[in-house]
Amino acid sequence: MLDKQSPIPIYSQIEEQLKQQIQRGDFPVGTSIPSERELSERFAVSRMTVRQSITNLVNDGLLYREKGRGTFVASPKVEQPLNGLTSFTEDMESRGMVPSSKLIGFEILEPESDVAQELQLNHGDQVYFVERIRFADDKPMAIERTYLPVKRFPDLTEESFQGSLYAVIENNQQQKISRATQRMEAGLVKKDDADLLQIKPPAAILMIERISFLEGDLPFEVVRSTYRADRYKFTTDIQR
Ligand code: 16G
Repeated sequence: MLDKQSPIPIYSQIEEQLKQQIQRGDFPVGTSIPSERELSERFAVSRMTVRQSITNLVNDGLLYREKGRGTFVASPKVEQPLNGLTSFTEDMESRGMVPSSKLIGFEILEPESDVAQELQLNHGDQVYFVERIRFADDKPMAIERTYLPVKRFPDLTEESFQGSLYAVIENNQQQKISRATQRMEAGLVKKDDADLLQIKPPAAILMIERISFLEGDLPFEVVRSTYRADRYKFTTDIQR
């Protein structure tokens, strides 16, 4: 099964074989893979070598470890195209997943100058500052921290953020969402966010800031999102 003459290191060959077994469904999502001892016997290599293969698969998000319990097969990541301006609710529903939210903060405040500038606010203008954990099939996917100008939507309440905000804006408020700009950065999760996302630091996250505009190029939201890097991969179509 392994080619000891190959220039490809043994741990990479094992990694590849385990990957294929996961993709074929030999080890279904949520089940544990064989122990290091079993794998080292099966491949006739040291436990160190097997551990290296498993660590690489954990780092790639195909497996996850639970202390004292073992190593398990992770759910495949959600593939999120970055080309269209869609809402979280639309994104999850289009995959047959059930979206939900937990509102963890709702305040009206005067924002810092960077947000005020992005929303083209005047001095003294207030925003709703809303913090939500977004779930797909009851699993936490992201934290969204949203700033919306009160003057554009004077009558929003906590209720407006229980379901889809974009549906509220387009259906209840009768406004047309037209475009957005986004910035994306990688990072390591902070302690408080790790608890909210149910992950253990150190863990990778993707941070996205979106500034979205209504027709007429009026900025209506600044959203700072923290996505679980083990749950998401982002795709774009590019042309030349
Ligand atoms: C997405 C958007 C966020 C928007 C939300 C509305 C990114 C980075 N963020 O998560 O800006 O506020 O959708 O979703 O894509 P909702 O309509 O389900 O509340």
